Amino acid sequence: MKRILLILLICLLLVGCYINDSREASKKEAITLDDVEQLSYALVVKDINNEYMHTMFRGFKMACTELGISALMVGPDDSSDVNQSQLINDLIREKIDGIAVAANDSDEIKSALQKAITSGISVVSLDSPVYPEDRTVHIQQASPEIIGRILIQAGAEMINNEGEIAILSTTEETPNQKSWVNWMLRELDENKEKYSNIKLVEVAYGHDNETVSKRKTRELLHKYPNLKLIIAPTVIGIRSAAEVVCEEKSSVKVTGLGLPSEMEQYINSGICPWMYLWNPSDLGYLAAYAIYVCQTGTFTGKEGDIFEAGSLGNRIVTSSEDGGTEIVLGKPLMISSNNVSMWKEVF
Ligand code: RAM
Repeated sequence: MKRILLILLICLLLVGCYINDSREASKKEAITLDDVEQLSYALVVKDINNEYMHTMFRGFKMACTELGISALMVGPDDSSDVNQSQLINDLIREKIDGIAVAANDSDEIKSALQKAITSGISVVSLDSPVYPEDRTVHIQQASPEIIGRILIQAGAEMINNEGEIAILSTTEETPNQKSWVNWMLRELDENKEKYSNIKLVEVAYGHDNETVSKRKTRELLHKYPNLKLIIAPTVIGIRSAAEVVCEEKSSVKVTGLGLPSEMEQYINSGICPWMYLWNPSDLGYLAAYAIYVCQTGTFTGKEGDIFEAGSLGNRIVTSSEDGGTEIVLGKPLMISSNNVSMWKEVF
């Protein structure tokens, strides 16, 4: 039902209509912009077909509810060619007060975000950063360096430090995956001795799309018969890879960043010995509070700024690897057969 509503939202946005979370659009009723009293904060996600994005929105909406603010989620979906720029321009027209965006392509949305900022809209990024000049601050799940390095270290351990490995990412331009893949390559490059028996045969791209990710996984298994491991820093990619490995009864191991609620069976079967993630809901929650303090307090997103983020307590702004500033949620959680049944109830 939620997905139907969100796809309906995209269609309504395209025809200039709108739904926020406090109203249900009945199929016969078209809500126009004039009907909605207060459009406040919007979460612009990478795509609405991804459970991770819905989990981020859960936290975003929870924080907005605590703050007495209405919230909505918009994002591209596979069945339409609406992109994040168009959605941000729609939100500007609708005089939204705040935007939190997880970028697919920081170049594509640059001008729309600049227009939003010029219009007085508070903009933060989360999960996948936009350029520093296009945001007040980035809400960072964990250090990209730690994520990249730990995925290689864990993967090497899973295959006893020898064999062919492949990476299944999303796209070459997606900011968060691009950073994580770069750190994976640096971990391999800066530790040649340690990984002398490991060969990275390919970085493939599944576009955070299940069909493409499954196809890419099958291609990798066919092209590299001695492949021992696939590392997928994407919840769609890791699940798709694990599903194909299971279907093909392959001995290849899979790890990366995954939702416990989607990966439990693959962790318990050993296809994915363990993986990492964080609570996407906390990212969304933090982002909503960051927008709020941008609007209501003296928060400027400068290094050293501190703000109170509801149940997540005081948070401090630090410098980010892209030359801007960020608020780091924490460290990546290791998710294995010891704790996946607990974490799957959370995200
Ligand atoms: C996918 C998206 C998201 C990323 C997770 C790990 O859901 O690419 O941006 O943070 O995977």
